[in-house]
Amino acid sequence: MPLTDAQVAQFRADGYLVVEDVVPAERVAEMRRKIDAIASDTGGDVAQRMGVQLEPDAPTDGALPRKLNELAPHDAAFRRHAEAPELLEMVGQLIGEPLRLYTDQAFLKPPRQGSAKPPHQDNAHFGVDPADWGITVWCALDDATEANGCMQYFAGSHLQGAVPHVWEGGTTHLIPERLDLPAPVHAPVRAGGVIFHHLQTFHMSAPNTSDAWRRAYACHYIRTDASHLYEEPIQARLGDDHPLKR
Ligand SMILES: O=C(O)CCC(=O)C(=O)O
Repeated sequence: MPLTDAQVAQFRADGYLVVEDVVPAERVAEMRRKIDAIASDTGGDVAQRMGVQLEPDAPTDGALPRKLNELAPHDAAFRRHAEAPELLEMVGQLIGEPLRLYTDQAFLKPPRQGSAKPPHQDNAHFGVDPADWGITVWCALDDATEANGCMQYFAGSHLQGAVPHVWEGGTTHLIPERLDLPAPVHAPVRAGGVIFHHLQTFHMSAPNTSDAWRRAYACHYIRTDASHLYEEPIQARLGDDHPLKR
């Protein structure tokens, strides 16, 4: 179902939009199963191909993944999600068309070990120009709650434009040189719900203090006429028959 005019207006004002019940339960369960298989063998070929990053403070006897990259080129379950017509229709309403998948990532917060993600703007990593022509679509694979580290958004922060970011020493995080914003808003969402966010909306997430996993799969789309930092967008590595290549 397409987004309503009110939802589009809310996205434009707040820089993010929570939409429940977008992704069918079977597709969510399939992606969760795949992630579990990869997570159970972080040293294995698949996890390595997906550039697995581990929780920095996990016990040494059990490596816990916090992030996987570029799942769609390697696995049909994630491609099915990334290409789902109902999702692409909503993305088109928010950033226009034609679209390509720029990159994708799984953000994992293992029970009690999942670490925080500091506030940042995605476009500090992505370099999409204009920033309005890109978007992140964050899909909850588990119910995301305050306890397990749901997303938090600085509403309206996309309107202030790009803020310079620097690497946070000893981590893989880019953090802003300054952050002068009112407190963020928690954005809980049930499994199968998605959150759309603008590439310049500041967002973060807290550690997982619960006994439950918080798994999410984020697809980052851009318009094909946007300029971008990565020389080879993900679609260049997908087959010619891939719907996002047309
Ligand atoms: O899932 C998280 O906790 C962080 C996700 C994030 O930073 C993003 O989707 O851009």
